[in-house]
Amino acid sequence: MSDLEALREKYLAQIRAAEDEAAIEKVRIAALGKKGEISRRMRTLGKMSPEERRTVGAALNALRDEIDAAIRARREALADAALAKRLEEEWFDVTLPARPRPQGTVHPVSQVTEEIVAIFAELGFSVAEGPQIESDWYNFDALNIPPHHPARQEFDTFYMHRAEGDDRPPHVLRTHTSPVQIRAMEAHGAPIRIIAPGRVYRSDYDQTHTPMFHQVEGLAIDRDVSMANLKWTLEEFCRAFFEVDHVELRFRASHFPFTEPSAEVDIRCSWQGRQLKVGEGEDWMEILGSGMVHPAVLKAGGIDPEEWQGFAFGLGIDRLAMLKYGIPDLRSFFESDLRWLRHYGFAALDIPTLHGGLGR
Ligand code: 2U9
Repeated sequence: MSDLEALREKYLAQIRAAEDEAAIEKVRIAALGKKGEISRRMRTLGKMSPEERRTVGAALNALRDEIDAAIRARREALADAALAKRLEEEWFDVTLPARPRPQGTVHPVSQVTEEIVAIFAELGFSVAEGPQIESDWYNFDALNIPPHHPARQEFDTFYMHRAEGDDRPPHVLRTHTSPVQIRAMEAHGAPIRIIAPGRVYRSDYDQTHTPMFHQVEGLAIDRDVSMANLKWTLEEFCRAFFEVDHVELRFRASHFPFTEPSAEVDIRCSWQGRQLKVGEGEDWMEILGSGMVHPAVLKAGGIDPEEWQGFAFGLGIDRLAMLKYGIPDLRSFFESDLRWLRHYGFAALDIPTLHGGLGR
């Protein structure tokens, strides 16, 4: 085997054996690089006779071109193999069925709660929460309802069990979310602006009452707060909640132990069959209760009534959901009937915002 033939065999074998780009590059430098074996041979041509130079020069040129072509071909083959491997690994079956739509829906009570939270957040109210099992002090005494006050009977309270011989007053299932506001007053003091949404319990069951239902109460305490602020806040709330430009509210004098003065609030409306229209018409419908926080209640929450005043209000979320979304029977809310939930429920990703439209 001639000398050049041996070189050829050596480099072609190395090229065939190269498994990646780095190995190929190593072969290229060894053979064709500036200090490579072929290049070095080229530089010896000058010392040869013209005759010899012609034959050896032609043979060296041919060998250089052959090795160069073999390197390019091997590079291409390696790239093709790498691509084929990726395609093999990264395939997916485009004939698979699409992901099924989520089966669950958002309960109207959750939807309306989120709507209310979004509206009051815009007005600067934050959300406060508290326990559903309360001491009778937080549920009653602190709210200006002492032990033998007739209002205690009106609440149809569920009492928790006490051990035989334990004479302390029993805990209760909270009959309203008001204890949450007492706890918030104790924890944060004044000024304060909160709403307290949540479950409440009363022993009552008919077409318009369930033993568990949902309330939102609001509380705003500052140095200079009046019924005028209360009225504006409730009007803004109603406009946003019922998604109308104009609402008219009517305040009727009322009485609650925890507010003085107290007012029940009616909204101007009309009915078209079961569908409610708010802001126009000849009817009035009661939608919430409200008033200025009683000084005794401020004191119970650790706030000085000589320095601070506040307004408060309360409304039933379930009833508001029935009114806004035309749902006829309150009891159906808590029966977990899948057909009902699919009909009255909301899409899971439709989170209510004021700018995006609250409902659907
Ligand atoms: C504190 C001080 C005052 C909350 C209030 C009402 C009036 C009211 C009802 C509406 C429908 C209950 O769900 S409902 O039956 N609520 O009429 N709630 S003022 O007053 C408070 C609360 C907490 C510390």
